[in-house]
Amino acid sequence: MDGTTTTRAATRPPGTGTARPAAPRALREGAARVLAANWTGTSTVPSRALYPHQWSWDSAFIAIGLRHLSPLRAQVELETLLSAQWADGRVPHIVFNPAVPFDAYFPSPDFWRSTAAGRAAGAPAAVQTSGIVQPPVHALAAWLVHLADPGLSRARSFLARLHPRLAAWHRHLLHHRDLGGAGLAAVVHPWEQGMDNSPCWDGPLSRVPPARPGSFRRADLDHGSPRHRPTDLDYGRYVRLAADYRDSGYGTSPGRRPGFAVEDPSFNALLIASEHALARITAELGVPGTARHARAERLTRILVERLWDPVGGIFRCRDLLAAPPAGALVGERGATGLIPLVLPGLPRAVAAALVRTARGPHFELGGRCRLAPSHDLLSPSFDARRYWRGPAWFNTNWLLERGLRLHGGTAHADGLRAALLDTAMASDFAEYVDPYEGVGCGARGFGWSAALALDLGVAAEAVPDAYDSQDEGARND
Ligand code: 9WN
Repeated sequence: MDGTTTTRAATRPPGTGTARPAAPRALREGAARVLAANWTGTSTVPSRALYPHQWSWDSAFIAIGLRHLSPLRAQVELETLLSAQWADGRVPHIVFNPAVPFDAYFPSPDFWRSTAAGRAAGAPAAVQTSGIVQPPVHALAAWLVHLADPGLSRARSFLARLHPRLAAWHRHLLHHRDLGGAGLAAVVHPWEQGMDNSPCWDGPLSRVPPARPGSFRRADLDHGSPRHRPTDLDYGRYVRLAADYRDSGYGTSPGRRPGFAVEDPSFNALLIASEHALARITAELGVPGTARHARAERLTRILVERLWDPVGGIFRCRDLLAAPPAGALVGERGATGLIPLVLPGLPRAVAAALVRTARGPHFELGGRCRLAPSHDLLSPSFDARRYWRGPAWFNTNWLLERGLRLHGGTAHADGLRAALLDTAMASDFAEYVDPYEGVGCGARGFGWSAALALDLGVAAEAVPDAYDSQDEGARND
């Protein structure tokens, strides 16, 4: 299921997409097959060959789809991840499966050494993890999983058990990661933001001396084409940053500055969306007055003040180390800058400008691109096939679909939903696709591609009012 051979997806000429989804039954069966093949018994791997462990934001997206097949498995997915939470509140980006050999994925547990290097930060003793984080989609996922079967959720005290962990996770980001002092969370590694190889990181990464070639062995090239994966130079920089962070006790050594510190629009938008979800969760549990919606609205205002570029009509990344203390906005336009469209509290003019940008010449969504590319089509750094430097990904497009449904009108959202379903099926749930041609790249049978297509397929089948009102809390609060 994991080949790297390319297959041409059945694409239609631009603008002729139909709002009718791909065959719902085939979609359901295909997605169920992928999610069963990737299930380990307690969680779901993104891909058996390329990513054979549990990844943090993958698990959140996977749970969102899995809830339609098995609400119980979706709950267990999130519980497994959160049981590896560190005492300081961080949710690690990888939870390692001890049954998988070290050479199957790099960096492996012997690189991260979480139980030793992470001791001061409270890394768990019973499980090996990485020490960095990924975007906080988890409270949103937990809320949507709860909605799939509230009876089961209540019977298992699902939200009651997860709530303190989710609250500690958000506290960790808002307190330990406010490196710019303005209230937003910063990432200290491109892997934390999740769009690892985005040209948005080229500037901030250029200051990082790469690890010595030959001092590590990449496992990703055993499964993925070098033309589609990050370069060796980028990998050398990822390794150097991660090793330095580990050697700082994962941020616990006083006075040691990170080599990379970026305020990212998507990471913070997902934190805010999850704050809204946490507000729904606390209300469901009857936990008194934590004023989370108000905090989410305040964070939305800060996001706009800090990262919105009214001339470009897009949110930018802020490179905090470019010119301390406030840093500088990064010139590259990434799909990250469109993701705040998921936020209900966005000023109307900002939301309208984002929709225009998504559909305009830089991303051509609904025009030459049926799915939004991960990077600006007009940038010299754009590459249609290389990892996060242009290909379209299913998780970012699932988020944009939500944003369009909220702010961009039903027709645009329906068009994107239909394109996502067609492309997911035709590419055998590829990890990512060429944004112009829909050609699948990277792994096949990729976890979140299957899960999120299933989620949208179920939504497309549902009576619109029923689906919208069920999901309304997470979308419109
Ligand atoms: C590093 C698992 C992860 C995703 C990331 C994606 C990729 C890892 C890698 O795979 O990153 O975390 O080895 O390249 O960029 O978004 O979570 O699917």
